[in-house]
Amino acid sequence: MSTSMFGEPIARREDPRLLTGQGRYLDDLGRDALAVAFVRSPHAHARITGIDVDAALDVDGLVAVYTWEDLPGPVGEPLPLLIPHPALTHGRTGYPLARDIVRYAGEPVVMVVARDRYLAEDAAERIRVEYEVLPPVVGIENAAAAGRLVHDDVPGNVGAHLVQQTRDAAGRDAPAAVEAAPHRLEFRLDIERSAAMPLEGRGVYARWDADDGSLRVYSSTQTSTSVRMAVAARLGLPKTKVEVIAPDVGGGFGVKIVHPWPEEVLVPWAARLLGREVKWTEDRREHFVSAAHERGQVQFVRVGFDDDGRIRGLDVRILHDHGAYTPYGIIVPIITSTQLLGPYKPDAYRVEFTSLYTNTVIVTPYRGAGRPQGVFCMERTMDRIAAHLGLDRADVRAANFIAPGEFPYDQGLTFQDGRPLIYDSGDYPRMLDMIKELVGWDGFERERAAAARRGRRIGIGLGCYVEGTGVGPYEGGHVEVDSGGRVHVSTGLTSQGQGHETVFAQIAAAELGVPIEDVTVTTGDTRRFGYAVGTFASRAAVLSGNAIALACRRLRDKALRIAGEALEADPRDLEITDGTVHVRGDTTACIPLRTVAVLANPLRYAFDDEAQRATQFATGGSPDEPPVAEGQEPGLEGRDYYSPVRSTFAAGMHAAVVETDPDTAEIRILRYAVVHDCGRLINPRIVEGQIHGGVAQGVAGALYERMVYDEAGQLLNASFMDFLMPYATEIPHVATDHLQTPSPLNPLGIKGAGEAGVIPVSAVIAAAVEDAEGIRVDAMPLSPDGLFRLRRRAAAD
Ligand code: MCN
Repeated sequence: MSTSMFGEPIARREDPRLLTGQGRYLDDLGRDALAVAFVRSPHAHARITGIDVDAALDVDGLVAVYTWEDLPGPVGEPLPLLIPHPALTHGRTGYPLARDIVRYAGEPVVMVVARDRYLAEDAAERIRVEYEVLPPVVGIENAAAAGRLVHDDVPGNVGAHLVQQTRDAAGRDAPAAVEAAPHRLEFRLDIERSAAMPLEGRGVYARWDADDGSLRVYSSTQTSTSVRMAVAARLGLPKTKVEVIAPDVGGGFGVKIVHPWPEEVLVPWAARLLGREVKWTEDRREHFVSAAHERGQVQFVRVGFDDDGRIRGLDVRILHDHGAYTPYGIIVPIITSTQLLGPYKPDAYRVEFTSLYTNTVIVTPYRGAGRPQGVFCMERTMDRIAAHLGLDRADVRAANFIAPGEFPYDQGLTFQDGRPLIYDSGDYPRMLDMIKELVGWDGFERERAAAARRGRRIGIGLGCYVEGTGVGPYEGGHVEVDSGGRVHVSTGLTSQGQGHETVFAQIAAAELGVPIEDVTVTTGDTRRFGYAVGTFASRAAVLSGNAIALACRRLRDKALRIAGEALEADPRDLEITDGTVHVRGDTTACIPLRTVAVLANPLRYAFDDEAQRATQFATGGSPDEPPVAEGQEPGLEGRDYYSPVRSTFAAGMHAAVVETDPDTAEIRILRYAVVHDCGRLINPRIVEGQIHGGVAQGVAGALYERMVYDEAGQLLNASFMDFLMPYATEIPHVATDHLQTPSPLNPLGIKGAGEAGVIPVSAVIAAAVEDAEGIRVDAMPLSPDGLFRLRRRAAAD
C-alpha cells in the first residue's frame, strides 16, 4: 500500500462545511412536517388508571393522539432486547408507549401529532393521565435491599448476575489467593450516574410515499441499518421499502445506539398512517429524562499482594444500576468486569456483578462503556497498594504489567460475545516511560516542594487502561471509480463527528494511488450501503477502515487487469500513482483510471478526453464471446467486508497534575498528559482530536457531571442550568504522544481510538487529588463539597 495519505495529519475535510453552518442536522430537515410531542410520565413508578384526551381534541391544528391501545400488532410490542446473554435471566424492555405501568419519570405515555410543535405541546398539556402512584426503587443499594420491585416478576430487582474468575498457579481462586498474600486491603468505591449529553439530542423524521409504498426515515442515529430493520419489521414492510439515512449527527457518544428508540418506531408508523411527513425532535429536558444514562456502580474490592506490590489475588464485587429496562442487555457491566484488569496480570481474579433494576432512566453504553468504572477500581487499587507499602505508584504498576513478550495474552475471561479476552499487542513498560517523561513524574517532588513554599497544594496522578476495540461481527465497504475519475467510497456505519469523511478517504487514496481530492465518502445511508452494524465501541476505523481497504484492493486488481489488456502489459508490472495506471518505472506507458472505468463498462458514456463518444455500445473483442465475460461484472467497483476474529486491544496511560485550594477545595487541573496506542495511525490529528474530546468528557465525569435523583425518582438537575457540563475554560491543555504497536489481527494493523480519552480520567484525577491532599478518594465525581467532606473524614479518622 502506498503510504502517501495513510498516517498523514491532514485537516478534517468535513470541518469547513460543519464549522460554517452548512451541516444538515435532523431538525434542519422536514420543516413543513407535522410535529410530535410526547406526554411523559411525571412519576417514577405508577399504574396508569385512565387517559383522557378529550380536552386536547379542541386544539386547532391537532392531527392525532395515540396511546398504547392505538398501536397495532408489532408496533405496540415491547422493544427488542438487543444483546441477550445467558446471565441476563430477567431481561426486560419497555413498550413504545407505556402500557398499564410506568417505570421511570420520563417514560412516553401518549403521542400527540399536530401542525407544529407549539400546538403539539399545547395539546399534550391538556391530556389528563390518571396514575396510581407505586413505591419507587431509587439508588443501587436500595434496589438490592428494597423489598419493592420495579418489575413484579423480577425477584430482588436482579436482572443479571455473573461471576468470572481465574486461578493462580497453585489452583487457588481469588478469595483464597487474597487470604494467602502477605498484605491485604479491602475498600468500597462509589461511582455516580452520568450521561452522554450530545449537543444535538435524538430526533426522527419520516416521509411516506404512498405511490411507491415506501418510507424514507431520517434519524439522528449511530445505527441506520438497524433502525431500518426494526422499522421494516414493526411496520410489516419489506426492507427494500424502507430507507434510513443519518444526516449530520451532532454527537452520539453511545446514547444513539439503541435501536430502535420508541420514537424511531412511532414516528414512521404515524407518517404512514397519516400519509404525511412527521417529525420529532427531542428537547433537552426530554433528553435528560428519557434518553439513556450510564456509569452508576458500587464496587467492593479485596486485594492481596506481595511486598513489591505484585497482586496475588483480586476479588471485586460490583452492583450495577441498570435503570428501568435492559434493551442493551448487560454489555456495560460485562465490559467493566472483563476490562477492569487493564494492562495488569493478577495471579487470580474473581469478579461478580449484580445488575439491578431501579425506577430511573435506562442505562446503556456511554463513551467508554463501563471501562471508566473498571479503570477507577483497578487504578484506585494500585494507588492503595503503593500507599500501603510506601512504594512509588508507577513502580507498583510496572510490577504488575503484562510484558511485551507475552502477547498474545489471554486474560482467561470471556467477553459478551462468548469470545476469549486475548490482548493482541502492546508495550506497557515503554508506555509508562513515555507518560512519566511527558508529565514530568520523576521531577515532581521538587515541583511539589516549590509549590508548598508558596503555600500551594499540588499533586500528581497516573492511570493506565486497555480497551477492547473493533468488535464484530462485520462492516463493509464499497468503492467505485466513475468515468470522470472520481472515487466514491461508501460504508454503512454512521458518523457523529469522528472525521470518517477524512479517514476513509485517506485509506482509499492510499490504497488506490489517487489524489484525496478525487475521493468522496458516504456513511450511514442505507440507499448506498445496506449491510452494517453501526458506530460504537471504537470500531469504525478497524471494521469499516479494513473493509474499505479490502474493497479498494479488489477494485485495484480489476483496474490493473483492464489496464493490462489496454497497455498490453502484465498487470503485475503495473502500479497506480496520482490516478494513472502505468508500467512500473515507465510513466509514458499509462492510462488514467477514469479511462479504465470507461473500459470497464461495455455501455459507454464517457466524458473522458480519449473516449468522447457519448453513449454507445462497445464493439471489438471476439465475436464468440459475450461483451461481459463470465465471472466479470461491468463497472470499476469493489465491495468487501471485514469481520474480525476478536477485538483488538488499544491501550493508554494518562497523568495529571492538579492543584487543590486549601480554603475553597476547588480542584484545578494544571497539566494533563496522554500517551496512547491505537496501532497504526490513519490520521494522528484526528486521533488527537478524539482524545482531547474524550479527556474533556472524562474531566466532566471526574469533577462535574452527575445525575441527582431524589427519593421519589425525580431527576433534580434535568437542565443545563443544573447539570454541570464544563466549558472549554475548565478543560486543560492535553499533551499527547503516540506509541504504535500494530495489531496483528487486521490488514491495516489498526486499533480503535474513539473512546480512549474518557476512560481513565476519573482515576487519574482522583489519584492526583489524593496525592495533593494526603487523603483517600473513593467516589467519582469529586466536587469541592465532596472534597470538603473527605477532608473532614480524614481529620476525624
Ligand atoms: N482513527 C485513526 N487511526 C486509528 C484509529 C482511529 O485515525 N488507528 C480515527 C478513525 O478513523 C476515526 C476516529 O479516529 O476517525 C475514531 O475512530 P474509532 O476508534 O474507530 O471510533 P469510531 O469511529 O467507531 O467512533 C466511535 C467512538 C465512540 S464508541 C464514541 S462513544 C464516540 C467517539 O467515537 N462518540 C463521538 N468519538 C466521538 N466523537 C464525536 N465528535 N462525536 C461522538 O458522538
